[in-house]
Amino acid sequence: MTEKPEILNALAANASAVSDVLDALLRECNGHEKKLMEAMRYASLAGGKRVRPFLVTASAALFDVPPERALRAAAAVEMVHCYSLIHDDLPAMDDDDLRRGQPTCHIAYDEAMAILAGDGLLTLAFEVLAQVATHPDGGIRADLVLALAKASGHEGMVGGQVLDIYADEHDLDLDEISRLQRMKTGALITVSCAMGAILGQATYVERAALDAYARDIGLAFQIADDLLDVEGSEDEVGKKIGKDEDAGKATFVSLLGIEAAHAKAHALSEQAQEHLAIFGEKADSLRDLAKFIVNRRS
Ligand code: GRG
Repeated sequence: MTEKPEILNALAANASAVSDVLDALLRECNGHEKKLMEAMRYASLAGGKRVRPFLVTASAALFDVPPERALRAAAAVEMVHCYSLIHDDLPAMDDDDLRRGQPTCHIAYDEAMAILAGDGLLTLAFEVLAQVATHPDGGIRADLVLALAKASGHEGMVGGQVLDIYADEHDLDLDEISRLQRMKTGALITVSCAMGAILGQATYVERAALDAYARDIGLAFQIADDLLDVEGSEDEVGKKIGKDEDAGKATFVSLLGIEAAHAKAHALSEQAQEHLAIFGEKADSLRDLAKFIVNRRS
């Protein structure tokens, strides 16, 4: 039997720790609203690579942040990510019926419950960050809330989603696609590293190095996603593939071609790893993640 690469074991261990925290935070309830929590748990407890939580905990580990604090911030980012997936899959957006290899939230429940489950996860994320268990210092908690709010909202992921909808009807060039993806996918990846740095009270230089790393892997992640949409299979990826091509939508692959897209993703991954030089060996897991992101099959 071939041995699993270390990064896969590290991702799985972290995913399991984050799932335990999510499980504890998403408390089941028995009132007439109990279906809401069921839908929130359905969309966030099964599957997912948990890349963003890994970035939070691996960045926080650079500064020896206690794991229980990092895991709460990691769970908050994952809640925002899961909310975005639920809403992205709705008929009004991408209209998908498969996510993480299972029926999407609005198929398993209904549209109203899926919208509300997304809303519930989004708001709970900020509640978790604002609680004292995340960090005893109120200033640090406020910085976490501010960073995640900015990354998730109109200047970040939500704004990027609007550009994505705009791209359905307009031809965007490479710079415009890069900006769209930096907002839609990159902002949450960047803030995941930033939250580790905030918890760890990183210096300006350390923060800048992590930011540069995250910007590069964020773009590499999206290019890999575009490549999987063309080269992957539904079984591997756990969602419908080939949608961008079918819709005639501009992506890194349609604009660059498959070979150049692979080359750009790998170049970004290498550049990202170079930004981590100041952390020495302590950043090895972040380096491994940068490699994983461009080689992943799901
Ligand atoms: C609806 C507000 C709102 C935002 C939606 C992030 C997003 C914006 C939509 C997701 C659609 C999509 C396929 C984006 C491409 C990159 C991406 C975020 C993929 C999914 O993330 P992974 O691969 O998924 O980390 P897992 O399931 O592993 O967590």
